[in-house]
Amino acid sequence: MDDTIVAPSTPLGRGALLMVRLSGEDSLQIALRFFRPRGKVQPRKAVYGKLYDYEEGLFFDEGIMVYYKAPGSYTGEDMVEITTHGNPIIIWRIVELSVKAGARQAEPGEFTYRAFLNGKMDLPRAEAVEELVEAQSYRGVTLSFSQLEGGLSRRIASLREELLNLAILLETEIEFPEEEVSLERQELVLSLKKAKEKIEALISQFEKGKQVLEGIKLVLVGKPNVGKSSLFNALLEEERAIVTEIPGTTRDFLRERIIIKGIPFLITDTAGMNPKPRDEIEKEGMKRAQQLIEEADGILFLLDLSSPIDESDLALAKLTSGKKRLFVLNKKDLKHKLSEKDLSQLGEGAFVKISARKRDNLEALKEKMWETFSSAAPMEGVYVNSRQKAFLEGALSHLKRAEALLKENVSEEIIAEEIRETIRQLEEILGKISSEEVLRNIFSRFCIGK
Ligand SMILES: Nc1nc2c(ncn2[C@@H]2O[C@H](COP(=O)(O)OP(=O)(O)O)[C@@H](O)[C@H]2O)c(=O)[nH]1
Ligand SMILES: [Mg+2]
Repeated sequence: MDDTIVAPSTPLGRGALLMVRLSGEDSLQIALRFFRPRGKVQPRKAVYGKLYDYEEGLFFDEGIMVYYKAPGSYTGEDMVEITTHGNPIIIWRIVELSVKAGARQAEPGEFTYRAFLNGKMDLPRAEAVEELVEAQSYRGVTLSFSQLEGGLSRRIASLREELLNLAILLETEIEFPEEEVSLERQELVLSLKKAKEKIEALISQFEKGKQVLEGIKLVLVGKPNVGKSSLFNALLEEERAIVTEIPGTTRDFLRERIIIKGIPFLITDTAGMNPKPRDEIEKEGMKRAQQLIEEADGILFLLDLSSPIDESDLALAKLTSGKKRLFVLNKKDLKHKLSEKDLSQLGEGAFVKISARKRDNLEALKEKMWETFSSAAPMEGVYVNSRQKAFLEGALSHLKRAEALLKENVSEEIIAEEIRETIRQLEEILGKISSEEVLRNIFSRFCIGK
C-alpha cells in the first residue's frame, strides 16, 4: 500500500488517445522523470508536456498530465494521469520508465482496491465500478451508476442503523432490567418484520439486475435448415451468419447481442446442430451445442412450419427439456404442414409464428422473448450481485431466527445476538469487516487494469 503503482487505464488499441495512471506517494516525482511539463504543475489542472526517454536521451511523444493531490483523487492517494497519442507502444514505454523510476505495475483492480482501503468508496460502490464497466446495455450502465452513487450502500447502511438501534435497546434492557422498558415486544415484532421485508425486496432484485447487467444467454436450437442462421441475421438486422441451402453449413458458433426493452439478450447461433451427426465435424458440433445448451439461460427452439415434426425435432426437444424454451415456428410464408398435435409432442413452452426470411412477425417474437425469459421483477434502480445476495440471505435467516425466538419468549440476550449476527452479515456486504483475503479476492477478479 505504501508503494506507487502504475498501469494503462485504457484498452491498448490504436486510436486518438491512450491513458496511463500512477497512484501513490511518489507518483508526481516518478512522472516528472519522463514528463517535461511546459508550465506549472498544479493539482487538478491539465498541463501539456513532452515525454522524455531518460534512458535513451530523446523525446518520444507529447501529452497532457493531470496531477491529483491526496486525498482529492480516485484512490485517495497522490495520483498522476497522463494522456498520450493512441499507440500502445508509448504507454508500455511509460510503464517501463515508471517502473525503472521506482513504481510497481498495478495488479488488476488495484486502483479501486486502494480507493476502497482509503475510504473513498465502500464495497458495493467499488463493485459497481466494475459492474459499470462490464454492463451489456445502456440500462445496465444507468443501473450500475446509480449503485455507484450509493443506491445499495445507503439502503444497507440505514438497515444496519435500524438493527443496531434495536440491538442496543435490547441490550440495555438486559443490563438494566429494573428500568422502564422502552422497547415493547409488539414494536420489536414490527421492526423485525419491516427489516425482513426490506431484505427480501433487495434479494428479489438479484435476477433482474443480473439480466440487465450481464444479459440473458439464449441458444438457437433446431435441426439443420430450419432457419437458425436466417433468424439470427433477422434479429441482428445484418448478415452476420452464413445462410445457405446446404444443411449443416454453419460450422462455427456466433454470438451477438440484441437489446429488448433494456434487457440485453446474448444470442448464439449453433453450428452443425444435427442430432444425427453424419461425420466427426458434426459430432463435435453436436457436443459443443450440448455444452452451450447447458450454459444457456433459455432456448429459442426453431421448427419448420412447412414440414411435419420428425425424429430430429423430438431428439432436440428432449435435449432441451430442462430449460426455459420458446418455440419459434419459422417459414410461416410457406404452406403449413406442422400440426397442433405435432407441437404438443414437444413439451412445455410458448410459441410464436414467424418468417425469418421475410422478416415477418419479428416484433411479436421479441415481445415473446421478453415475456418468456426476462425476470418479472420490476426495475427499482438498485440490484444485488451474487456476493451481496449471499450475505442478504444470511442476514435474512438470522432475522427469521430472531422472529421465531421472539415468539418462544426466550431471553432478550439470545434475540439480541441474532440481531447482532444479522448486522455482521450486512457489514460484510459493505466490506466493513471483510478479511484482507476476501477483499483481495473480490478485487482481483476486476477486469479494470488488466
Ligand atoms: N421460405 C422460407 N425460407 C426460409 C425462411 N427462413 C429460412 N429459410 C431458408 O431456409 C434455408 C436454411 O436457412 P438457414 O438459416 O441457413 O438454416 P439453419 O441451418 O437452421 O441455420 C435457407 O435457404 C433460408 O433462406 C423463411 O422464413 N421462409
Ligand atoms: Mg445455420
